[in-house]
Amino acid sequence: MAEETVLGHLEHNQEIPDSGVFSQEKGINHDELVNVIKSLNGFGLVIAADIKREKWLLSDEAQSYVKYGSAEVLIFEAVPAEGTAKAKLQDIVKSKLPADLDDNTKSLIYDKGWAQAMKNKWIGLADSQVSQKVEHVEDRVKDLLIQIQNGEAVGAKDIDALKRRRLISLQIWKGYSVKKGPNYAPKRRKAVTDLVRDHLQRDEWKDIEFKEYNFLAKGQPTEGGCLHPLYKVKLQIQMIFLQMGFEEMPTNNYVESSFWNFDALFQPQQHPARDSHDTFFLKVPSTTNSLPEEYVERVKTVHESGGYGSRGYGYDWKREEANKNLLRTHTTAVSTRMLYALAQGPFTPKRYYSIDRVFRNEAVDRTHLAEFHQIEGLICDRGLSLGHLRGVLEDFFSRIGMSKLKFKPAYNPYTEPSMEIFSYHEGLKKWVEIGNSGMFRPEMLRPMGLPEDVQVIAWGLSLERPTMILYGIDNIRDLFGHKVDLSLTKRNPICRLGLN
Ligand code: FB9
Repeated sequence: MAEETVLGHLEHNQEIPDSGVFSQEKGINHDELVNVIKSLNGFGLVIAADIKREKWLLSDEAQSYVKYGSAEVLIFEAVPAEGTAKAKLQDIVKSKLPADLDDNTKSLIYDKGWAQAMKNKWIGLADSQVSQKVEHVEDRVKDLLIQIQNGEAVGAKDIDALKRRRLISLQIWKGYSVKKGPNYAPKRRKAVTDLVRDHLQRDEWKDIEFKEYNFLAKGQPTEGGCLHPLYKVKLQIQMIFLQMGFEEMPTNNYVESSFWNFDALFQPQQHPARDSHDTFFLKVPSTTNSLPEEYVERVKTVHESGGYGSRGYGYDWKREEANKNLLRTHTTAVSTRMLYALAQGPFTPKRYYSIDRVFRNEAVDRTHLAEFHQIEGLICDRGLSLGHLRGVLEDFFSRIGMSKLKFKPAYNPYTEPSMEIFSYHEGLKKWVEIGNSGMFRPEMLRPMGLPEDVQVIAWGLSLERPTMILYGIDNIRDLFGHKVDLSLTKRNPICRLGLN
């Protein structure tokens, strides 16, 4: 209906100067008219130009001021010439306000009026007596609000004061002026998208109008699954390990016993990492129910009195401590199980890797959450040395695009010697700590039953750090966890490890 009205009006008139006035004249809802104008403009039947109008809207409170006078004047006038007790004033004012006003609004008007009248020094309060301080007052606020209501101009200073009292707010009105367009027609001929049998049968194909094909139209966005950046980097790292002849360790058990996570790694029971400040211990089931007893005895011995060239820690090793269940603090716990399993059969050299979640009761900050993904690689073979470790690290990290490495002596309870690994990152123009490594101690390997001439070189790093650097993510909470903006996950680019 609105479309015919617009096109019909333009048949006999140059333009529609103001869609707002036109909607009132024609009794058409302005929003509906605007949609029609936009569509006709889209098809070139008309040319529409924006027109904007600003007007001040009065708040409900302001409208009551126009009706009953401003609150401060109400208060002033409620104070009898001889003054009155403050306690009584509110009831006086409320009694002056129309009965249909609800009590809350009345209280609100009283509070606002009291504050403003005091501020205007129209009234005074002395030992709970209220008195008028001036003879007469003008209800300037009411007058100003009426002026504004009538669309009359009001001084900027007054406007600001009324805005600050939230009595008025600016309303932007948007409309259009409309002229005939290049494809103007008194009646829009329905453009068809496709030629169909009916057109042919009704022989109307000759003069029907076909809708332009919009070859730039975006197709229906396909909602599909998407790979999280962490998973993309994990896949790349997995490829590298497989290409280097490593096989994956089964890491599908977040819950581990203290025995495999700590004791088997020759980590002493009083080591700080073993208390609940660093480790999540389980309430239920709080203890493990199965450990290889003979092996446990050998671990107990090596902790208490050493062996295999070690003098051990010389403390009283407690089985109940080893039985405690926890959320694994490193995937090295899985390496322990795999190396023990390897020692139960005839020895064969092995290359193992793991990439999975580990949990540490650490303070959360820009780069640390209570859980992260650990990447670990190990080679178990005869006659391995630190040189082999450096070699495999050079090889591994070069495939991740980090060639210039530096090694710094470090300490881990389960490796000796141990080295922190650093790489010079061209993009960040600085040396970055990219991991930790070492040779597993005989106190760990020998009780398992591995032959004396077998060594195990191993290293570890996180998955989050490389992913944050590769994807330019500054805060780990933007990468992983409930605060992640899913659209970012949807839009992340492919992972180009090593291909800067
Ligand atoms: O990942 C780490 N850094 C890193 C790795 C790659 C990288 O790639 C960029 C594209 C260029 C950038 C940075 N780190 C290890 C070093 C630091 O971030 C460190 O502050 C934090 N570490 C974690 C532990 O935090 C408590 C990273 C995590 C880590 C540390 C050590 C191991 C595993 C993960 C280990 C081990 C290990 C040692 C010996 C034998 C077996 C396993």
